[in-house]
Amino acid sequence: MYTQALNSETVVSTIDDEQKMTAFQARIDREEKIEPNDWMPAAYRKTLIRQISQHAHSEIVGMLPEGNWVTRAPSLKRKAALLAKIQDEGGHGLYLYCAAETLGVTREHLVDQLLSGKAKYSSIFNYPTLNWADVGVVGWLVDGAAIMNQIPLCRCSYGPYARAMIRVCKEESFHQRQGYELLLQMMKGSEDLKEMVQDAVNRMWWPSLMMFGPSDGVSEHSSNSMRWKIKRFTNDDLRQKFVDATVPQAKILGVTLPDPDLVFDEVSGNWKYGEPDWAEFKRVIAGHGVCNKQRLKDRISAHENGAWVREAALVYAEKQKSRMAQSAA
Ligand code: BYC
Repeated sequence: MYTQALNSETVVSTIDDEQKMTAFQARIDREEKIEPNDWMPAAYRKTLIRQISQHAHSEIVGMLPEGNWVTRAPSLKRKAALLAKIQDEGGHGLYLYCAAETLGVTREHLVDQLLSGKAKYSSIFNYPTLNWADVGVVGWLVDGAAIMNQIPLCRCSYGPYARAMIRVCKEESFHQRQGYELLLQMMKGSEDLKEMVQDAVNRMWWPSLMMFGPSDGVSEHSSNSMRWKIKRFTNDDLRQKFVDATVPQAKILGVTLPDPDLVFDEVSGNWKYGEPDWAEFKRVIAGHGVCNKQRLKDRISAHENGAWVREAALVYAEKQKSRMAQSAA
């Protein structure tokens, strides 16, 4: 009897779950936004926490390679623009951590995952910024790739993520243009400056293509994320869009892209490109890129040095609370 009772409960809950799943997918298919208090499958919640938190980590780790150049910017104008851009990235991290928190995970847990090396962040930030042209190339290629990936995320099925991405994309667009304009100026300069730009492009091109993730055949999360309309395009589709948009920009700039296989395909109307070095990609996301250790070390020290700010904010909030309670009494 006991077994029968258990079985019938299990059957009821399975049917119940199946009905909820069907209704959930129907809402997604009708392009309704899913909001924090709505029912959602555990796997949808999990993949969103994973993607949004990795995205948030990428924003704040992404402040580091450019932060390297603030004190060495060649003019006050460049320094002001670079500072504003880096501050924007910090803001993007905040919006995204807030969006992740609406899924029932704490900020402390997410930060702990980053600082303990358990969480991933974008592979691109494990490459060094060796000269001033890297600042321009990060804006042009890295923010350019980010925009290509993030514009469709403004239509993500999860409301808080989609809404956060609208502002992020507007700011990324300024970042991309400041980078490209910086490079255009450098390309009007001496041969040394032009070589510096070409060198930065040579080093950053392939890592920028890797930002879109592994190719579709091996992207483990893509099919669920596409079905749930978290992702609107596959990794390879976005990579192709990025290559198509960037090749003409490289021509205007006067640089070459370091890919001997790059050729325009009249039939598809796309630029065919060579195969990224996926072994390198795997090494970098496994923690063995040139800068992985340095980036984590810098994030840990920023977190430790910022402890007093968090403590002061908590004491201030307590004070405000007791003042409000006193005035209400
Ligand atoms: N780097 O099944 P897949 C910025 C991981 S910041 C590291 O295709 P998914 C900026 C992936 O997480 C830009 N890891 O996954 C900031 C998964 O591992 P787990 C950051 C990567 O999620 C400052 C595994 O590989 N943008 O713009 O469907 C200054 C299998 O991949 C990478 C975002 O985060 C990578 N490149 O697709 C300047 C955008 N690629 O979790 C600029 C939001 C893949 O199973 N994220 N992995 O351990 C996304 O759109 C998607 O998460 C991805 C990957 C396209 C990145």
